[in-house]
Amino acid sequence: MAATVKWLISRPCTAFYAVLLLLSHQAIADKVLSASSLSTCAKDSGFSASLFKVTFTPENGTLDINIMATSTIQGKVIFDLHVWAYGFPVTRQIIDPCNIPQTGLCPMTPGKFNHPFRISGNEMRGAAETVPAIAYNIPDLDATARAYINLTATGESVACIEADISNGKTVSVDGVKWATATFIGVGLLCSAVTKRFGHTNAAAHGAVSTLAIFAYFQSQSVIGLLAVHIPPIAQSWTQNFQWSLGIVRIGWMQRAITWYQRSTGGRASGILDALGTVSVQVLRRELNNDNLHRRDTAALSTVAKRNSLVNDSGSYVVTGIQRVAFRAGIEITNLFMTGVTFFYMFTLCLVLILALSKGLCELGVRRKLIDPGRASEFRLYWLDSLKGIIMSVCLVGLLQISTLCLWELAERDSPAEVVLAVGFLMTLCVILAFGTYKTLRTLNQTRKDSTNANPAYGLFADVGVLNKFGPLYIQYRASASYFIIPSLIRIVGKAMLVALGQNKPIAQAIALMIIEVGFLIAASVIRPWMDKGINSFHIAISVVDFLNSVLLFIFCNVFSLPTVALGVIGVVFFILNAAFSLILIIYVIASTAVTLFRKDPDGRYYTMADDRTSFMKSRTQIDSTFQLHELHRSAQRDIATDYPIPLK
Ligand SMILES: *[C@@H]1O[C@H](CO)[C@@H](O)[C@H](O)[C@H]1NC(C)=O
Ligand SMILES: *[C@@H]1O[C@H](CO)[C@@H](O)[C@H](O)[C@H]1NC(C)=O
Ligand SMILES: CC(=O)N[C@H]1CO[C@H](CO)[C@@H](O)[C@@H]1O
Repeated sequence: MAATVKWLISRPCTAFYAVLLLLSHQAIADKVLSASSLSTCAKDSGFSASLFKVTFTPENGTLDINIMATSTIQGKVIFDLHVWAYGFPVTRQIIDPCNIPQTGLCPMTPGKFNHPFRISGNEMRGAAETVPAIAYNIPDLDATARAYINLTATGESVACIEADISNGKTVSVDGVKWATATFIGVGLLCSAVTKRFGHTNAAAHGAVSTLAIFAYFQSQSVIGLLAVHIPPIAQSWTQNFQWSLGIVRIGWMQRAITWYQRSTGGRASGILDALGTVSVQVLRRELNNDNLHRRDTAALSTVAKRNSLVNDSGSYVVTGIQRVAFRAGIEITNLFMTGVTFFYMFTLCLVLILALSKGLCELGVRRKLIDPGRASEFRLYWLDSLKGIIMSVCLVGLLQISTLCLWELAERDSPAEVVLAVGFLMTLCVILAFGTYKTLRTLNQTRKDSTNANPAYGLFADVGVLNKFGPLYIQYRASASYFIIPSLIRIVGKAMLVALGQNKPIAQAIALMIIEVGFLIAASVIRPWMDKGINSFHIAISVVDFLNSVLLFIFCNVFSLPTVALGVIGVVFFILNAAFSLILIIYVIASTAVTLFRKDPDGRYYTMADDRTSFMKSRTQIDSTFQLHELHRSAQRDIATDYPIPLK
């Protein structure tokens, strides 16, 4: 634990500066404030809008308004406008539309009104000066404007409308998405190459830490998928990691998927196409106001239903998975197919690459370009390697596939897609269950076969088992290989609570907290990973996962915290995760670099808890000790029964 803490507090400065750098990058963009949806904040509000787009440009002092609204208000009114930022009241202005000529709101008449208009001139220049400059630069500004419409004659309030203000700056940036995705890709590639050069341990370390970071990215994206109303900055940050669940928009793919969904009898949602005429409100927080709360919960109860786009006053409201899809520019009914298509395309690519290298290898040997001795292991075991690759892809994709498939079962976009979801989910579960069963059986047999056998022997001496099922257990010390079971359960548990709990945000947050605390305790008590460094690494990640789940629970606002506290906690969530992601990445890059430039990259890792190295080495270099010699021979016997071709 002490090591973990020490490790956690090292290098935070670098991380923090880099985060600042990332943010300042956007600060040069245009100054603008905008709102893109309007919600009502009183029961029986006399004014509501299905489309609402307001853009304020301080440079030339213009306010562009595009609104499609229904009003039952008659008579002269005043607008009592309040603005809050992070829950702090920033300004209050009383606007009398009779003083502004272009609006046509003096007096107001009942009916629909639908006309874009522009207000500019000196009043607006004056208003521009009251907005502090920082408002244009804070990323994911959490500001809300609320207007009461009061009758001038009686002072009675006839409507209340509310809009979230944004300045266009966000921490959801393509740079972060590309950087994190590239990091994972290069990390895995490096370990594959290292492994080909025979440095098995160094390769395993590289792969294990890269995959641990990938799992952490997935955890962050899961937080974005939950139905809890998280503050804008936290939403945007989790949006950066949605690629890790295959939620990536590619135009032609979306068109193909929409076509497929329609032609198999589904009804495609068309929110993105309707954006010009209907507003989409991304909910930011569970509101304290009584009326709002009732409206919110009423809305949420219909979220899980088919064609579940909720609306009050005719605009769409999105939360949870729908919010993520909307922000990623993906139609909600396409989300499932997008995610699984990416997964299967990725798997197919890996299989093709492996088949291609097998083909090239054969060709090279036949043309005598490659020394057959050096390529023999790959040529012998390539089919096992293929199975191993499929196993690891299943392990990595389990969260993605089970979340999306379970969600599809709840949503039923089209009958064909439901069948696909069942098929994909079953395939993955069967493969992983089979692998886990094989691993545990091998472990058991080793224990039974001889009284003082090292459990690592069965798992690491047999190249066939290692290649096929290694991805499941290689990250654990041999005696704790059973830890694959809790970690699989954790993944499936998360998937279930994301996919099936979309209308119960508080239950989701509590369940997530229970899962994370359970995993954290299990991980820190058992310390199942292969050595001290990797254990600290994983435990640190579990600590942050757990902290995230606690913050998420706070966002549910069961304690009725003041809005400003929620805003601050949103910023804390962002800084914690941004800094931690960066620390992890720097740490892995640094330690990989150190390893690669050593003469003997494996040398750094000889102190593995379970002596696996001796068994793995014993395949190729016969050790002088008698016992290992025996192990080696029996290992070869095992292999020989599977593979009639004798080893050199
Ligand atoms: C003010 O600037 C914005 C953005 O640069 C532009 O869209 C708008 O048309 C301008 N308005 C006027 C009146 O020039
Ligand atoms: C308008 O009505 C609201 C709600 O009743 C009230 O809080 C506010 O003070 C009123 N504004 C004015 C200027 O009377
Ligand atoms: C845009 C949209 O979906 N509007 C719907 C809002 O809800 C009412 C009924 O509650 C529907 O009639 C609208 O079509």
